[in-house]
Amino acid sequence: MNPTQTLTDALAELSIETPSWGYGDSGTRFAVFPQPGRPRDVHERLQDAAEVHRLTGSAPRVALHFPWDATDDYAALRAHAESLGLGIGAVNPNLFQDPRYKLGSVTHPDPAVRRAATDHLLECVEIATALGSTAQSLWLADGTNYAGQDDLMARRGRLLGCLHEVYTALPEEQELLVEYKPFEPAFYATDIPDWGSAVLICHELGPRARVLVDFGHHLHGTNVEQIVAQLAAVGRLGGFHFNNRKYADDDLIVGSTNPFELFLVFCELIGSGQPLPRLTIDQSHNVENKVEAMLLSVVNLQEAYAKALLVDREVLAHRQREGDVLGAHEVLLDAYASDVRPLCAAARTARGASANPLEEFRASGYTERRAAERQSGTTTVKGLS
Ligand code: PSV
Ligand code: MN
Repeated sequence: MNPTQTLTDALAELSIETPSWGYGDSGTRFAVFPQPGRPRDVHERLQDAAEVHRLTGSAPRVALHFPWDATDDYAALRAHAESLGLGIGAVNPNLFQDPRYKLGSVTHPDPAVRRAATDHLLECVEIATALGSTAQSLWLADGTNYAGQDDLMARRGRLLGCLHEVYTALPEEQELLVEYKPFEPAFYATDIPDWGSAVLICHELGPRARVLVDFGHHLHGTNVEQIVAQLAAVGRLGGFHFNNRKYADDDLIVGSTNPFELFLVFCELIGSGQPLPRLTIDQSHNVENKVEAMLLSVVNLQEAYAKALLVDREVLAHRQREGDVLGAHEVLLDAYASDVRPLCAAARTARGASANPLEEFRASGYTERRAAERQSGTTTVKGLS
């Protein structure tokens, strides 16, 4: 934060995308627990997202997932989002649920399957254009379970062939975000396993291809904030998927397990001197109220960002130059230990949002009202295999 900026101004720069798939029913490999009032289609998912933005003031865009959010009138969908004060965030193609993708999508040995996958990606480019979205966010479930199952180098070549076609079709205002993940659902070799592989792919595609970092997509012990620093330094940090985990890709509420790591990521984002990249929540709430979970996530992000803004960068730089190891560390600890809750509450109120989003949401009876309205129909189910 520069000296003339107030926390309210600084928080205005924090713009979070919430995921449409985080509002619908989701579950584990074992069960889905449908929630009363859960949205049944993309329009209702937008309603819930608008409530999160209204109460927090920091969630003005919604990332969509296709075909889960498919509709036959994208102009109407865009108009509905705008009428709710929302914009459409990144478009996420789905290359993992069609039975044809059992052995891969853009890496599949059969050219017909690769064609279908590429056509879906191209369709998503058109959808994004119609919705005014500026990014395709690509996560592949592609990989192999056994050594020798397929040729790893050939798979990389096929992947690049398909992505070149998609990259060429991207209108100027759209970028391609490439997400990596070391394992799951594949358990021997994932086709984009880490940030190095992702950045190499981006280099081959062009400057509008950048890497997307997801908290849950690392092996234990990985220094995620350092990856953020490396990618930001070379201009290839496309964005962040926020969630938290204890074991694998748990998709829990951001800041719930490791809030210090979240703070350190914001320290690197601010320290890069660049505008904040695209920041998206990528979570799946199975047992908790979904809108409440999203509200708490946004509040946790605001507080982590506010704490990172409080880091005294001049003193930090001085202590680093002096080789004052623990003195420098303490600068971070001081900022992290600050209670920013009153500041964030005041900043939200100043922006017309709520001092206490969760409390206000619970008292509003929103869930009960929606439960009465949304009684029948199907909904997206993520995570049940
Ligand atoms: C699956 O691991 C995942 O969580 C990826 O992180 C994607 O970004 C997201 O789902 C939406 O497909
Ligand atoms: Mn993700």
